[in-house]
Amino acid sequence: MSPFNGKLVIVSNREPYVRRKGKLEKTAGGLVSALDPIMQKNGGIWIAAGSGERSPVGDSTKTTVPPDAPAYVQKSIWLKEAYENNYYHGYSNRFLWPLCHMTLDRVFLRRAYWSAYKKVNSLFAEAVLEETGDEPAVVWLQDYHLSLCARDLKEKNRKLVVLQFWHIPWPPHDIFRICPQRKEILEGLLANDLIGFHLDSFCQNFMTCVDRELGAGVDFKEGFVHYKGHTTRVKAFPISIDFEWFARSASSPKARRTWERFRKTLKLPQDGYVGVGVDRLEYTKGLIKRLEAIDLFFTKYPRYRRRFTFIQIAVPTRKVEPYLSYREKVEALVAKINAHYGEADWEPIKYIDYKLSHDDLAAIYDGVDLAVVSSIYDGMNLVAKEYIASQVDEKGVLLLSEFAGAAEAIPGAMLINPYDTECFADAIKQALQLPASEKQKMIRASIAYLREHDIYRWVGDILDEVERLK
Ligand code: GDG
Repeated sequence: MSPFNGKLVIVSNREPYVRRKGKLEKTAGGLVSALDPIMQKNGGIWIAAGSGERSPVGDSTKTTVPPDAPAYVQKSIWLKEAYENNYYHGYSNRFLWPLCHMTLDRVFLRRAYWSAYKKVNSLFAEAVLEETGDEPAVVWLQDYHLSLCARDLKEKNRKLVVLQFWHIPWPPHDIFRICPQRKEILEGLLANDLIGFHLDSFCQNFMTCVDRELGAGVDFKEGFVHYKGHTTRVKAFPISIDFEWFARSASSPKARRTWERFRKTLKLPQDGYVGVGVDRLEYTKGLIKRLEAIDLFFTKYPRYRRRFTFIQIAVPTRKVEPYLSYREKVEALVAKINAHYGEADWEPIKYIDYKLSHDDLAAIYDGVDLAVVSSIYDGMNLVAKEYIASQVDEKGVLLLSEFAGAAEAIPGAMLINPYDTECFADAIKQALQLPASEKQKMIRASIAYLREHDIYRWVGDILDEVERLK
């Protein structure tokens, strides 16, 4: 990674540090893990919507973080509840999220969503401009919550270099044109100097949209869009994880003890196989399809009853509709499978509905025999990468949906189509029956690739591209 020069402003919906019970704690997640060290080294400011508690003393909008060795400024934007509901739960999560994931029957829109989204984007832009004034800086916007920010920023300060990373898929034009505000969103995004997506296919979809909707000049091959005198670079940067952290955590003696503890508390049969799924309780992650495949697997291959147990970690995230009804469906299906195949001392599915630490996850990833990622559509999917990085014994198999971005970014995974329940059920059996040498070969291919392509390389590649554009 080239040394990054210049003031860096990161803007995201979520804060890197949240105050809970009076103490500032770092939030979990790949993005914060990757960008926090860069901000600590480089200095700068991270602007996000306030969550958690406000500081009881002094300015409640600005804090220096990390608390034990202050290195950069975290600025919180405290949104009114109605704005937050309509911008975040509304336009972002009930409209853009299902639209971009092509789950069209879940797309839901109200007029108030869009006006709040516009307002909140302008509040974010104002908060950035208060910090940069007329001075040059690099502003890095994160995700689909902030698609209108770049336009305001560029209009008011031409010296800013503005980039945006879109963490979810960009759908084909035929889907995106459902969006009544499509022109405003596309124009907003084209104010960026650089837009990053996980995959080249998302870049192509985005460029097709700006070509058809705005008549922008598009160089599909090289990834440039020219519109109203401005050029935007469009490029794929597949996000990754802190590989070394997971590898280290999974190989620690503590991890072995943690796994033994889990085996005991979950009452897993000593000689049986174990699989795992780790997801936010999110309909795009394909939990229902996975459970249906497991159900069929036990019907088709009864000899695996008692010999295969599946741990599903499903952390409820957005506590609003349609997540509440999705949760009910998932839990009803788990109960049905457990009632149908379970025995007095064995439950086929162990369902965990609370958050575990990443150390616990790394221990579980290494301990189990296989992991299942069955997204019906997913920008990348970090769990798939975390699982690979935690393979100390090189004995695991990753069953990975071909509709997760990670399928293009991890060699050595066993690809599945979550819609094809029978093949999915068969793939579970095949994975369990693979010879150890075959599993090792597959895992080694995945590890070799991910060790090279970790989250630090992702940040480095993006910031290198910014230096080139400058
Ligand atoms: C978006 C895109 C893209 C899960 N359970 C626990 C826990 N997790 C952590 C995992 C992983 C993260 O949540 C989920 O990763 P995803 O990649 O599935 O992320 P999304 O939230 O859907 O985010 C996605 C991502 O952005 C990055 O660009 O990959 O495609 O949808 O890190 O470990 N973490 C902890 N306890 C849990 O129980 N601590």
